[in-house]
Amino acid sequence: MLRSARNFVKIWDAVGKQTLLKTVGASHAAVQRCYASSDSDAKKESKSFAMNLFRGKIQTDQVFPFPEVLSAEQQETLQMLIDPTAKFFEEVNDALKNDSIEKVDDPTLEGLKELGAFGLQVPVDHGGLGLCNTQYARLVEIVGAHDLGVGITLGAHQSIGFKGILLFGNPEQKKKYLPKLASGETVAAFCLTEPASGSDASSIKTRAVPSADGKHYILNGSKIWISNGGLAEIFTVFAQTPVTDPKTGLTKDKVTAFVVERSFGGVSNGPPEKKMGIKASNTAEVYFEDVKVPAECVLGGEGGGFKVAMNILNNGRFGMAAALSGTMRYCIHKAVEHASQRTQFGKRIDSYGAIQEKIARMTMMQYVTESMAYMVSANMDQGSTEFQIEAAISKIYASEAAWFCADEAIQILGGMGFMRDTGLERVMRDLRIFRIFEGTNDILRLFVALTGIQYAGGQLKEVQKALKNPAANVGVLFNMGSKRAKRMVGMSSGQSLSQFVHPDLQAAGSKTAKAIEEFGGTVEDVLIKFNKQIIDEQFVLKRIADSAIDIYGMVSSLSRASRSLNQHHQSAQHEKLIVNVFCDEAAERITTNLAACNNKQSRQNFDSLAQISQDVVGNGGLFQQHPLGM
Ligand code: MYA
Repeated sequence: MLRSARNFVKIWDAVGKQTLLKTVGASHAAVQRCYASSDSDAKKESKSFAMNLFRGKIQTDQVFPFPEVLSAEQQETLQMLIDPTAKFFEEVNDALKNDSIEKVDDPTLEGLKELGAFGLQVPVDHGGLGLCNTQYARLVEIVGAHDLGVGITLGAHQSIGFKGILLFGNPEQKKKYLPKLASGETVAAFCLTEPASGSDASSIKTRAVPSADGKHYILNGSKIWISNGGLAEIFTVFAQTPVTDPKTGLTKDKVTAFVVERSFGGVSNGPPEKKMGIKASNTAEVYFEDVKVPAECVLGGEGGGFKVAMNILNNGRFGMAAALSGTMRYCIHKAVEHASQRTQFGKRIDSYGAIQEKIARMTMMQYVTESMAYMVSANMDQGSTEFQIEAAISKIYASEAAWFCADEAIQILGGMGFMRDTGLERVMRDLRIFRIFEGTNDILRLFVALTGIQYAGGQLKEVQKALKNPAANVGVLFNMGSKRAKRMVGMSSGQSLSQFVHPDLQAAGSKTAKAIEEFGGTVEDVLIKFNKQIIDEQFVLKRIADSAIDIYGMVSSLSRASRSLNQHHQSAQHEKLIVNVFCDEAAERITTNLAACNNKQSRQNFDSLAQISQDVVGNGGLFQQHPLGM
């Protein structure tokens, strides 16, 4: 047992030391950093449900019971804000008008400023509403239900534009910038993406060179597709700066984050981009030409910019899930309104199975998205610092579920859905970008899979250490060996969710526990099979990520529905139906996805898919002969 465990640990250890996204071009330095940091990482036990999932471990602290974080006072404040916000969007904002004039019209913008919508999470001392993430999510949901173009204007400002100042700013920076940002007197933008640097964020070319006296930097470069780029006065800009390692004396470029004011001079922008959707939000190129940026404008320390960027993005992603659960609510409302009034073949169309399945699936996906959004926001409010996998999952799931809902709502409305004035056509155009920006869903899937795998690998260092003194660590080694042995003969490790889920949801709970076990086992198997090469196995990583997404959906919806059943909510039985169907179907998807990570036929299919793509790309387009031969 010890010998096989030793080999096993060697493999895990190697993988645990790989940087997580080498597969999408991580630098050698990042790989080394990862090696250096893995000793301390190994000691750290994560409380994140998603992280532990990759070890096949059910860590329930953050997911059961469904977290409730709002104090009575916070609930009261939120209640006071919900109605005026909804009323404003129903009576003042005109989404179709904004879409056609390709900007948020002035009365709406002014009204939003008066409502405090530009500083939802800015502390009260700095002139904002001081809302927590959960309160913010609830208001953002209303925005998402009415106008995603306005949502992006507000989100680009506070979810990413000045979030760096909130998260990493020093007291002086906060005091200087936050009050005007909170009131909307100044607008903010987040400047990361460049023409040659999209998903590969650390490869940016914009540079800031420090002056000899260290008092300022000269910033040069250009950024593209910047939301609010044409409106903003304040920019969070990421640029390469030369940084000297105090230990080695070596100087190399590292990303540094800066707060840059348009008033510094040398900042300009291009015209508003012509886009498919979210037309009301301004998107523009932003240019920095010999901008003199004072040294006090560095955010989060010199060379710390990549982490600043990643943390801002991690922190904002749940907001997308919240906004899109509102969008889905709107789509479902439109679909139901139509289906319950439209008669065809002598019956209301909502009585037909084909329509019922669509409405039920839209409802299920909205429920799962909403459950994920509020679970992540609550975990963040509880002080968790490890929510990056969960936040990425919520963004992926929400953007795909919302696309599905808009598409099905249009299908239910038929020709009416295709008409501009119905409102769904705009929603569908607006939604398309959500699978692309704030991290494409493809990159985020790799991020989810590799972050989890890296954590699982790091944790196994504990076992490796135990192997150095097996006699003193029989318990640790036996545990690991017996877990694996049990799995190999098809026995369960005994982990269960039964004490956490409501008795009426036990079947769904068992399917979830089984899926978690299968998932942990598959992660282990693919690591043994692919060793370090797992980072290049994107067909496999996608299926691992898809399974993780489904499992997180199962757990968050199970937890929420259990609470509803325990508290006898009016909709508890309805929620039970939703969760039972979702968990049953998700369990089947997971089994299929996990099996594909390991079996010969799927491997052949992956190889064939790669070959088909290479044929087509090699040919500059389709390769097959036309059926007519001409
Ligand atoms: S803004 C632009 C969005 N752009 C992106 O999202 C870029 C996507 N790319 C990436 O995220 C990174 O480049 C990836 C890493 C992930 C690919 N959290 O060597 P590495 C650490 C914490 O693996 P790379 C927009 O779209 C890692 O552990 N840490 O990195 C506007 C390592 O640490 P260490 C992380 O291979 C949208 C180090 O970094 C993370 O280069 C407008 C290096 O790692 C992470 N996530 O690539 C939206 N990732 O050194 C508006 C990596 O210690 C908002 N690391 O080992 C709308 C809001 C909703 C509406 C609201 C209405 C009000």
